[in-house]
Amino acid sequence: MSLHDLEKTFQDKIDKEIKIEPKDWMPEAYRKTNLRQISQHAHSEIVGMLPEGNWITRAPTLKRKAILIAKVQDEAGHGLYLYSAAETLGTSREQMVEDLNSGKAKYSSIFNYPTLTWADMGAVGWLVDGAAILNQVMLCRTSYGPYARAMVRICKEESFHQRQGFETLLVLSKGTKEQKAMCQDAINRWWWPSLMMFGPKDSESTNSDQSIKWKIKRKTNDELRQQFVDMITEQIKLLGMTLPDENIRWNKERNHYDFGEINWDEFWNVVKGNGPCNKQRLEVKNKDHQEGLWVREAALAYAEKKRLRVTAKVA
Ligand code: FAQ
Repeated sequence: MSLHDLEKTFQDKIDKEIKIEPKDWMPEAYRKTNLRQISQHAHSEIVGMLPEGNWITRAPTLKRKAILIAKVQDEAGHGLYLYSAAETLGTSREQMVEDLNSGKAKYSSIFNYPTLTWADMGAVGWLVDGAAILNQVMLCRTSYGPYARAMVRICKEESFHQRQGFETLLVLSKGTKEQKAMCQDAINRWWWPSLMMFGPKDSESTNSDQSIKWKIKRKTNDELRQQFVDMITEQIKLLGMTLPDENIRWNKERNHYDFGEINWDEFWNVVKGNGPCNKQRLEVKNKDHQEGLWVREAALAYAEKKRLRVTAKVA
C-alpha cells in the first residue's frame, strides 16, 4: 500500500470511531503526539503525588489520613497505567522517567504550586481533580485504544477524589472563623492555576487542530476551560465562598459564565520551569529515584530468581 493509501485507511478508521491499536499502522506524527501527551500525563500523576503526599503526616484525623493515603496511592496507579499505555508506542518507561528527572519532559503546571494549609487538600481535590476529570472524561473517547481504556479506570477513581476534596472544604466552610478563612484562602490561591491546567488559549495551542482531527482531543482547551468555569461557579455557591475573579458573571447570550483574563505570563513561566516549586519537585524526584534504586534492583533479582525456578521445573 502507498503512504497515501495507508494514511487514508488510518483516517477512515478514526472517522468511523474505530480505535487505533499499538500494532496498527499510524502516521509517525500521530505516534509522537500520543507519546508526548500520554507521557506528560503520566508524569503529572506522579509529580502530582508530591503536593498532597506532603500533608499525609499532618492530616487532622485518622480518617482524613487514610483517605489522603488512598488518594495519593491512586495517583501512583494512574501514573503506572499511563506509562504502560505510553510504552505501547515504543519508548521504555526507564527512558520516560529519565526524561522527567532530567527536566526534559513536561508535566502539568499545576503541580509547581505549594500546598500551604490543610484546606489546600480540599482545594486540590475539588479544583485540580475537578479540572483533570473534565479533560479525562473527554479522553475516555480518545482514538488511541490503550489511552482510552486507561482513562476509563482513572476517571472512576478521579470522581471520588473530586468529591472528597469538595467535602473537605464543605466541612471547613461550616467551621470556625479561622477555618472559613483558610478555606477561602485556598480557593483564592488554586483558582487561577486550575484554569491554566487546560493549556494555552486555542489561538496559542500548537497541537490542538491536528489532535482534534485525529480525535486524540475531542474538545479544545478553551471549551473545556469554559465547562469548568460553568461547573465551579455553580458548585461554589454551596460552600458560601467566592471565586477570586470580579469579572465572573452569567452571559445569557452565550449561555455561559464570562470570566477574567488568565495571567499567561505566569503560565508560560511555570511551564518553562520557573514556577514556585519546579526546582523542588525535580530535586525530590531525583532523590527518590536514587534512594529507590535498591528496591528496583531487589525486585528485578527476585523476578529473575522466580524465572530461573520455573525454567528449572520445566526442564
Ligand atoms: N502544563 O498545544 P497545546 C491530574 C504545553 S492530571 C504544562 O494546547 P496539548 C491528576 C503542552 O504540553 C493533569 N504544559 O498542548 C491529578 C505543549 O507543549 P509541547 C494532567 C502545558 O497537548 C490530580 C504546549 O504547552 N492532565 O491533574 C500545559 O494539545 C491531583 C502547547 O499546548 C493531562 O496531562 C500545562 N497545564 O494540550 C494528579 C491530560 N498545557 O509538548 C494528582 C492530558 C499545555 O508541545 C493530584 N493532556 N502545555 O512542547 C492533555 O489533555 C493536553 O496535553 C493538554 C494540553 C490539554 C494539557
